[in-house]
Amino acid sequence: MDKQSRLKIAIQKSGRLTDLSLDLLTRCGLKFSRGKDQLICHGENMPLDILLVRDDDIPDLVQQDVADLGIVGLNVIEEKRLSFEKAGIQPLFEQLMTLDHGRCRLCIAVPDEFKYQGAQSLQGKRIATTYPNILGNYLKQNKVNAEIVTLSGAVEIAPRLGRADLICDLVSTGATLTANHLTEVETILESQAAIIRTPLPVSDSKQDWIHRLLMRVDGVQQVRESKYILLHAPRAKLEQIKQLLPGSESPTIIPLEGHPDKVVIHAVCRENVFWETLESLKKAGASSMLVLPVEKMLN
Ligand code: PRT
Ligand code: ZN
Repeated sequence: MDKQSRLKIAIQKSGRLTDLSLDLLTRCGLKFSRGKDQLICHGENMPLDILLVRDDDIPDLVQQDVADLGIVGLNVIEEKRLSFEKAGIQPLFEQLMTLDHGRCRLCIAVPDEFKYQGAQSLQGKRIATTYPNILGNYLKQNKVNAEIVTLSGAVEIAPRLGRADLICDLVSTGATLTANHLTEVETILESQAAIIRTPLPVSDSKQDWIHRLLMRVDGVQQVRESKYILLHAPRAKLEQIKQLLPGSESPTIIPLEGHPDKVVIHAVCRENVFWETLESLKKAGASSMLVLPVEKMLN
């Protein structure tokens, strides 16, 4: 297969999204070998190559048609989209699918002693951030005039250094804010990782692989929490037991040979099945319960 027809997906080289993105591609069936400091990994069993880059460069690589797809946080996508818009450039990347990893939120956080009483408290203040466009938009929407101090990192120490009055930064557990005596007061963007692609048409073979990859990603995400459950149930209690199965739409009901009053239920539960659920099922009359992990799912 010629080089042009291989799909290229850009992911973060080294950071919070790296292992999660590589794990996702592996679960989608991709085999590749990864050497140290390698910038490109060639898929061995699919016409798909992985480009390992800084996360901030991913939308640009898709924009420039160097990569067909990218896995990157919504925070980076939104910041780039706004900066392109500001420069009068049409963004050539669009979000295809959100992923269930990389969750965080972009927040306004103030020093513990700061008396925050809504967005107007930001008036005239200096706010340190690595997201000047998203923050700028937020301030504009709230009719606040404030100075945006754009930093490339270590935003949380800016107030202590006297470089800013407060910050706008990503938060996941909140531990970094607490350690720096800062309090979260507003969430301005909820983020998680997402797959992006160019809106421009690609070759049929690439389009076909994009479609297949997305179906597999969807399958991988669905099975993460899913369990396959098998149990025996008294016919008379069928409705009550069906209600107790977490996140299962249409279980398969099969007669149990030699027991006219009982049935076998097979169900895929879209949520984890906890001991408490099994105990409730048992109380309702279920027996011989088996809970199995789901390996793959394709709808
Ligand atoms: O080198 P490169 O530019 O590729 O990496 P990076 O340093 O810019 O990014 P990285 O690896 O820190 O994060 C990559 C992506 O992970 C981000 O763009 C987000 O989409 C997502 N993500 C999820 C996070 C966090 N959670 C997160 N907590 N990104 C950063 N943080 C930082 C935050 O900036 C703060 O410094 O973690 C600290 C706060 O964490 P808590 O848990 O103490 O609240
Ligand atoms: Zn980055």
